[in-house]
Amino acid sequence: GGTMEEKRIAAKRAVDYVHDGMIVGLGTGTTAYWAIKKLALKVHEGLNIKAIATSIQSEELARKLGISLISFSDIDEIDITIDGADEVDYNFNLIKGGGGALLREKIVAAASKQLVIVVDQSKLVNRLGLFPLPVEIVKFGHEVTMKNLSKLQCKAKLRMKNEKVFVTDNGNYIVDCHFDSIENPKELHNKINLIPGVVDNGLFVDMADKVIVGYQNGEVKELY
Ligand code: DER
Repeated sequence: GGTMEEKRIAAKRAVDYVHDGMIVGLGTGTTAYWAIKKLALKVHEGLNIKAIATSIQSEELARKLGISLISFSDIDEIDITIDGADEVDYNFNLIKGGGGALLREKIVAAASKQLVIVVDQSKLVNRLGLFPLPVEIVKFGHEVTMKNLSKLQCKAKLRMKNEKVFVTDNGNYIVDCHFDSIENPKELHNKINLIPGVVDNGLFVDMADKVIVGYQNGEVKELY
């Protein structure tokens, strides 16, 4: 992964797109962390926003920093979501889910008018799939679900954390699927989501509206 500085400058640039009165989706992960920190700073300088978080972790961080939170019962559309990614290809398709938050991230991203992805340069790839694709599955029958996932030519591994099976904010499991490479993200996304027991997967196809990259030399580029 990239340096903290690369993440921080990308996140800082993304926050420039947040304006007074907006509903903001808060991403999850170490790059999104810097965006939440920068947003909190602007809130303390008078920026008036309400936020929806993509994980309990980001919710707690936002609350601690004094960002006011709302839920989907209060609104039905988000103006802008700022989130990270594990991989970005040249069609701006993403692999997300490294932090295990892909389900809420995809729900929030899909409800957002604008999805701004912030990454350090190490996330840019020619083709998706070097990073194992996270898939959220339900616990019941997970052994069969994993067998069906591996039939898609991947090595399916149940994600562990502290020697226990990792459980998401939604009470589900994550399977990390190691593909050789992903030729057609859209096709694979649809195939995976048809498997009984699969909740969603970390392929975000045709969802990013902007990709902001932080580079070692302090440069920030908006690829899109
Ligand atoms: O889990 C996620 O989807 C995160 O956004 C991840 O993709 C990026 O995390 P990072 O910013 O800590 O690398």
